[in-house]
Amino acid sequence: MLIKIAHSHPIRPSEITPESVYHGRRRFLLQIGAAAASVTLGGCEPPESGAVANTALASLKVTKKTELAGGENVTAYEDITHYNNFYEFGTTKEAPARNAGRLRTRPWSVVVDGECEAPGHVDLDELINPQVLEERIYRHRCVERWSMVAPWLGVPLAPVLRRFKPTSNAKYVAFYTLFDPRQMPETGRGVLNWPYREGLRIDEAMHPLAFLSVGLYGRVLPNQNGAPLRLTVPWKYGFKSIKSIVQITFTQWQPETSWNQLGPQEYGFYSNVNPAVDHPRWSQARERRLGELVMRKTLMFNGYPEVASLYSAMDLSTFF
Ligand SMILES: Nc1nc2c(c(=O)[nH]1)N[C@H]1C(S)=C(S)[C@@H](COP(=O)(O)O)O[C@H]1N2
Ligand SMILES: [Mo]
Repeated sequence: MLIKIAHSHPIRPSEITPESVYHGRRRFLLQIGAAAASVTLGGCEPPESGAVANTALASLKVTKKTELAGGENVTAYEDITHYNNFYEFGTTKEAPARNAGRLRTRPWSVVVDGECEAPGHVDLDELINPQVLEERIYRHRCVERWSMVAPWLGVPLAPVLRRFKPTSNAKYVAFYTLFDPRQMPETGRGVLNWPYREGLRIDEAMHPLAFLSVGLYGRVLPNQNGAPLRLTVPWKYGFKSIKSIVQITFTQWQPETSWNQLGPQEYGFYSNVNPAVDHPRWSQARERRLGELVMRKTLMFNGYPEVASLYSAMDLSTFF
């Protein structure tokens, strides 16, 4: 994410340059080699670039694997876990990997409340159960124009939500990240309105592509990627995929969302990936896949046209 309050914020437009210093030429050459060696990558096997998932994290078994990124190469584990946005742990892309280690992810509780007949808690162990856990390879497109393909482990969001029996008043779902300044040093600064909050319309939340991730590359989620559970909404810009969720609330009215509160003219509530609707400060027509140098064209709905029917009656440049 990028915000434009220059006096209070360290992020500069230079950070969105496509050839970030993070990807040196040597690394680029290594990955070209890896791509050539593994053209058809089916499961969650890491690319043959030496990018092995952190073996200190528990491995997870899944019942089902679904490739939903058009057969594109999965991004290296190293990139997915060392180029992050998680502002509670710092505003640079490197800070979350460095600082999120102090987040305690167990015990963890996710409260579910609001417009529902059966408020309660999400049981993490129930989700991590191999009987229900799936792997899904999804594209991820950040509003700042970097993107990746990641093998998430998790469960579809809809059946989890249905368990709490949302009422007919539940038109939206609000999500909240943990807010704990002792574990999250950067929340002491007023960069965003903490806790980080996000929301979906109920039909978006119930769409079969909306996913709750608890793992990555066959193992539990690294903290910097949103452990112990985060949303994964692949047709929307990355900031909708809220991390380290502690509360889910069914609401009648459209909930406030952190980035929209900060810059309503830049970050809409819907935030569907759309190459035809520019951000006020840059074009959204292209993106840079982590590990690649040449920018590629951004796809409408990030390449998930099956969600288009959710928005058929809407002008997507007004409801951006
Ligand atoms: N709580 C919280 N969730 C968050 C963010 C954040 O700063 N805090 N950043 C968002 C943004 S802008 C992006 S692009 C994705 C990045 O997810 P990744 O680091 O797993 O790639 O997380 C999203 N979820
Ligand atoms: Mo993002």
